[in-house]
Order: sequence, then structure tokens, then C-alpha cells
Amino acid sequence: MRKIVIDTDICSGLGGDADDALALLFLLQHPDCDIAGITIVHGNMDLGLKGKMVAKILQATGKEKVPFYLGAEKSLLGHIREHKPLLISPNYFDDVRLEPASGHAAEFLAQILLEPDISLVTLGALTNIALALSLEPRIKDRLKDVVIMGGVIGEKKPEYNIACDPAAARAVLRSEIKFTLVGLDVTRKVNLTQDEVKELGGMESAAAQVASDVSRQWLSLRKSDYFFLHDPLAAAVLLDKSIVRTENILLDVDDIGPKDGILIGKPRQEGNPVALEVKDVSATKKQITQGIWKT
Ligand SMILES: [Ca+2]
Repeated sequence: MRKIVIDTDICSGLGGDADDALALLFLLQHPDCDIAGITIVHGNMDLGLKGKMVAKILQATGKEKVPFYLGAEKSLLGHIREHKPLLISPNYFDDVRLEPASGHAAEFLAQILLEPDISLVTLGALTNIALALSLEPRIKDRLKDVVIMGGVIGEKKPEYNIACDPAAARAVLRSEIKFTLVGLDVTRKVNLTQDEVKELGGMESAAAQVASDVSRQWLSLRKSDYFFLHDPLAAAVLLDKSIVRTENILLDVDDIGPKDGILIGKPRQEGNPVALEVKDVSATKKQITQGIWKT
């Protein structure tokens, strides 16, 4: 059984990308995963609403005992991304009973990440992780298994998770934590189409219902017939590194300035593995969607 902590900036169902919810549903229902806790970080939506969405997912998967914590509401330097309007009916949360655990997400991370054999996957800005590292620097020697969804290799525009808090990303990348990076250039190769969502939607367990709800909402907001499985791919890589081809790259984040948040890197043996491609896109997608919808 893998003991896993998930750090998420979830806006799924609230007017944002479906992928955080799908990654949570994938890991929470996976037979080999024991989720030790979920921490929530800023990005586009009020933290309390993000907490309600996590609670909804925990209830839908029958994982009410998994603790979840609210974390940083702003970047390390105090920036905040404009909140998007809530697009879901508030009634959607009428059945939510669970409350976030007390305490800041970074305090929880500073304790739990010292425990042996904990894996961490980050699906949002790295603010909570950077704060935890400053509270408890020994984390960097203890944590052996980390997957970061963020960044993009070879593009001039910064990726959202890194751009939300470049200083935090810089702190984490320079911390000597060993991690595998799964960036946008790779996650954009794995998408889910409207037709596939329709097909998967026949299985209406509570968890499948949430998966279908957030996917349909995101398709309609994007005005598109597909969306990308960014965070679920990072979750799948956490469970099986062999699904991606990687290269060791010494990574950093560009200095504060107009290009802040752009990843820079050089291939180096002492660098961290960076995913370059998914070896078998259709098998990986099948594994992810079956894990989420339990088809
Ligand atoms: Ca995310």
C-alpha cells in the first residue's frame, strides 16, 4: 500500500479545470493507495469552496476519514489570482458534511512529510510545499518520492502552477528535493473527449457522478469537445514512473521579471527526471479513466 499526500489547487466543478477532481478520484479509489491527507492551495477560487469540493469527493468515494487542510491563500509574495465567479449551484454542496481539519496545510505537510515512505504529488502552485520546507527543512532529506505537475519545457509562456507562485517554485526546485516533473508539454498529449465522457457517464456511482459532473462542466466552459488530463497524468506517474520517458534536467525558475515563472533547465545527470513523453498514450488514458469511473 502506498501512503500518499496530495496537494491540490482544485477548482473542478467550481468553474475551473476538471483535472484536479479527476486526479483525486483516481488516487482515492486506487486499490494500492492509502491517502494520508489532502492539502489545498490558492488559485482562482476561494479556499473554503475548494475545501467543499474536496469534502464532496471524499464523501462520494467513501473516504470520509482522509483529513484535508486549507493552506496558503496567496503566493509567498502575497499575489492572488483573481477569483473566478462560482458557476455551480450552491445546492451542489447541500450534502457536504465534512469540514477541513484544523491547522494550516503547511503545518500538516511539515509533519507528515517527515514520516517514512510517504509519496507526494503536487497539482497546483508550490506555496504550501515551500512553506512546509521553511518550517521543516529536514523534509528535503526524508522525501524520496515526489511528482510535481507544473511547468512546460521549451515554451516562452509560463505554465499556470509555476506562474501562480514563481518564488515558491524556485524554493522547491532549489531545495534538493528529489522529484519527477510532469509538465504541460506532456500532459497536453493525454486528453478526454466529450464522446468518451458521455460513454463513461453510464456508470453512476457517487464517485462516477462527480467525475461526470466536473467533466461536463469543464467541457462546456471550455466550449470544446475535449480537455486535458494534466493532474490525473501526474497522479498516474506517481504510481508508475515507467509510463513516461524521462530525462534528468537541472531545473530552475527564471528570475523575477517579465518572464517570471518560466522554467529553465539543462540536461545534467544530477538533475531531476523530467517527463518528455507518455510511452503509450491510449493505455495510460484507459488506466486513468477506468480508475476514475470504475468501468
Ligand atoms: Ca491543478
